[in-house]
Amino acid sequence: MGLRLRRKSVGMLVRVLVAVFLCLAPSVSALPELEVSISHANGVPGQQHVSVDVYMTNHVDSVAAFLLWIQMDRPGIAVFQPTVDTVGTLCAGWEILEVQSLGGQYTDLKVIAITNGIGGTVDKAIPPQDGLAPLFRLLLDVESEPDPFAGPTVSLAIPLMLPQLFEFVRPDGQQIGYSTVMVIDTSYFQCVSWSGDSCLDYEQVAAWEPYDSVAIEESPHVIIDTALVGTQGGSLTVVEPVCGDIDGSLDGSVDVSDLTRMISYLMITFEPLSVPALGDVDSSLDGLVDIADLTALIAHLMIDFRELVCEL
Ligand SMILES: [Ca+2]
Ligand SMILES: [Ca+2]
Repeated sequence: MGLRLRRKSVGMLVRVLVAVFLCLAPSVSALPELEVSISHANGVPGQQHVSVDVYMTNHVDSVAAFLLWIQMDRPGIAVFQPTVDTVGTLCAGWEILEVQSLGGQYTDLKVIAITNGIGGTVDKAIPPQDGLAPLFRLLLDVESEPDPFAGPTVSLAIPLMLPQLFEFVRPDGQQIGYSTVMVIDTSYFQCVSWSGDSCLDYEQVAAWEPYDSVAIEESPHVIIDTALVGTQGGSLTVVEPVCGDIDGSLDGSVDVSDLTRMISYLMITFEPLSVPALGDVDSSLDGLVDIADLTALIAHLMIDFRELVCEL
């Protein structure tokens, strides 16, 4: 919209228009069209690569790109890794994936993901789905000595205040859950050089200063419609390490799920343990997780109930 200069009588009309704009309420919808949530995870001091799932439910539109900003509520407990894990997630195979910390300390993380690069065909967009699989996974490193005064839990929030930090886009490029309103900016001018009824030169003044003209500039302004978009944050809790608690839950108990995990690690999937030191339970303190540790774990759970000994 163009810039228009009008004489003083327009000033009241502008104020009325602005007042009407401010009273506009977001559109009302029964269910959000798009919801994003973060799960909860436990970690032990010094643990790296703690995985925290981020989920998205898109009830209506396919998603071909997104920008998401996630913020910790306090420092001193953990930091984000400068990457995210997309293996087996909804945006696996997307061509563009960028992360950065706006604060520079990686207690916040901005994630930008686009299914196809510029000029490419959008062929991996996420169709409407119920969020059963993660959108992607955050990776966090727990401080070796978490700040004892910060408490054991750090919240991971998705602020919705800033449209430029929360954006989900359809394959046609349209943003999901946004509303566009017209913002009217008003500037005030005082003529400093008259030639008859014509002003040769204006000087911009503050609204409370004398003025004889106003400039009205209308521009589209995008807002996040919280009736269409919902978010729910997650958290990471630092727990005391328990010898033998290797099933990934860090639930503080040693049971058959931990035994299953060790058998899987040693004989089936060979997927590394998230905290290997918790699996070195055979009292040898050899730094290895092997058949001796499996034997000790079986004995602890089923035979002589011996104590497990780790170097934590
Ligand atoms: Ca366990
Ligand atoms: Ca061992």
